[in-house]
Amino acid sequence: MLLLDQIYSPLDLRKLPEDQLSRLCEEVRRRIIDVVSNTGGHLASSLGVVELTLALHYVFQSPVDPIIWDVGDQAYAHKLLTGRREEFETLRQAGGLSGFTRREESEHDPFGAGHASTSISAALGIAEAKRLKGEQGKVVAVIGDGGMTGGLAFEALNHAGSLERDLVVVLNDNQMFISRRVGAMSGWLSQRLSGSTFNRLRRHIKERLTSWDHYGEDALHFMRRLLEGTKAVFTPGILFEGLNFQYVGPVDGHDLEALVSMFRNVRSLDGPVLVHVRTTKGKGCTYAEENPSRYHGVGKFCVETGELRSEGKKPPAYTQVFSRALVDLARKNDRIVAVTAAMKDGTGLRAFADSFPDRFYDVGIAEGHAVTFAGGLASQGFRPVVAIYSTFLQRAYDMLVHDVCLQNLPVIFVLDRAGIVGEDGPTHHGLFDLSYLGSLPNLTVMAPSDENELVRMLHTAADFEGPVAIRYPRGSAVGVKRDAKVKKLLVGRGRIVRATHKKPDLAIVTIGTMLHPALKASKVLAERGIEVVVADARFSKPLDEVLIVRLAAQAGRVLTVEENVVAGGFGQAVCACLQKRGLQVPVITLGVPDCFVAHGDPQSLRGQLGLDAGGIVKSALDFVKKSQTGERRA
Ligand SMILES: Cc1ncc(C[n+]2csc(CCOP(=O)(O)OP(=O)(O)O)c2C)c(N)n1
Repeated sequence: MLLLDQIYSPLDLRKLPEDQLSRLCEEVRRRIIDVVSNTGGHLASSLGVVELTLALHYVFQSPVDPIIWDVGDQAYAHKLLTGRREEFETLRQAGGLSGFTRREESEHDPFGAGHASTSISAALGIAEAKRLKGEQGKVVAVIGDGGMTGGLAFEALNHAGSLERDLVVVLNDNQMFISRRVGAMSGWLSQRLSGSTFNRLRRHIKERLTSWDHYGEDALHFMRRLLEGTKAVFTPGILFEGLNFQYVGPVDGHDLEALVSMFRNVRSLDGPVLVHVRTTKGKGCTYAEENPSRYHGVGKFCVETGELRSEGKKPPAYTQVFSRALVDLARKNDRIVAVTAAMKDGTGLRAFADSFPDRFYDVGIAEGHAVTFAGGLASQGFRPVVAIYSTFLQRAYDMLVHDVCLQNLPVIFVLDRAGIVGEDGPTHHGLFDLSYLGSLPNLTVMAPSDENELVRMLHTAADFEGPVAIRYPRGSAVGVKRDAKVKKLLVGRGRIVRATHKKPDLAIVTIGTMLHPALKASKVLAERGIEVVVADARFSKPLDEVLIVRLAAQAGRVLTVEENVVAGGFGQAVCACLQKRGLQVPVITLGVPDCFVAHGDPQSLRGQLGLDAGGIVKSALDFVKKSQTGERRA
């Protein structure tokens, strides 16, 4: 029987003799590869921390010693060892385990994650709560070298160094974010002497000290202390020791014996400790080790070869269309520069970076800085394109308000993954941006309904004197014919996509890609004798008020559709517009209700939310029927 199949909780792990741990590591690795090959998921990060996870659970006593994983996508081994082994095959599937840590899932996940750089703050809060409640136990935060580039992580280190609680921060240094790591701290972490080089040097000096016998025991003791004290200067430790952390490392994160004995020592230390562990992303799986970026987050793949399973021929993804269009635009306009926060590949900026290395900036996992940095560039006449996923721009809200919109600076925000993202779930769905952007003065907000519109919007934004946001969803575009010569749009003007010769019974106004299910729905409704006019608003801010008022007056009923929360979103802006114009027309706003949307297949999630053609037909039929009955009664 496999050792892994006997582990129901970390208690079972702690009962194993130490010499069986490496066998267990192999089994954990195998299980992760097998399951992720069927479900897709974050393979390389999780494989890199198998020994680290085992060693942590072997020495620390979760949940008394809580372990907080930054981002949470590397926590698959943690899930397998903390009572979720039997459900592991449901990873990222509807109703199954989340791909990240989640409080609802286990007492061993005391703090949920998905976004980076939160672990040290959360762990410090938990450590402080333990003190206030008089509870025992150490608190451990495990953070990658990527997560460590986020401002939040620095803020937490600064605070932790002054609070002096029993906090262990494990820096998982694999020299990779999703792509190759960036930033000055990377150089700091890798260029200093490695632990083993320093230890060799120290041994050498200690040997020499024996010839100092004639200076007496005190002098020798002093020299040895001095030598210990210099460790931080020669290793990356000086940075952390300056913040009042005891620095331990660098330690080989795949050497189980070394990890276990080091954590035993660390567990007995008081105050904040930083443990620097070096690991290899994708460890133990040739293709993931060779190409950790590709296997950071993967779809289904063949276990033997690592080849990704083909999804059939599809139109290019919105990300790809943006990627090419930006390069074309930047060839003609040398004021265009591009900024990413550690998502060069995900946001499609790699082609730009390769073509214009001098005009490309990867700032690390630092969305707030990315936005203000872009503001600075824009203030000097450049046209920065800041490409950030919708969900991650949330972190930079004040920068958006204070450093860009208030100063009316022409920064172009390109929000990929706006809408339902699917298997990554609630931490990654981009379902709030129309609301959080819609309330900002000076900002123009556009949402393309297809790839041709995306290119038009990008060109329109490049010439616009003010901040602009363009939001589009994850995945394949529609496959429409593209303009031979890109047509720019009139800012704040929507378009009618489906007209009707008769008086319409209903006007459906959509934003972004919701146009397509609405068009499908309109055909079904026509077959049921309901005449529908369909308009694509193109801009959720400023709204095409003239168009909306005209359609509302003609149809007497408006249904809005958006892949965003209803609260503060596009539909509510349409309601406000009609109210302002004194038009008493009933409006139904379709979108995401006041809840976080779980993980699962994107199309099924849309179906559950009533945001597919069937859902729109149903809402439209109910709406028309109810209001006709009301009209008859009146
Ligand atoms: C705020 C935020 N921005 C961007 C991301 C996307 N993201 C997920 S993992 C990752 C890289 C993390 O690197 P690191 O912390 O070194 O962990 P590793 O995967 O290398 O173990 C990024 C940028 C995120 N999760 N959160």
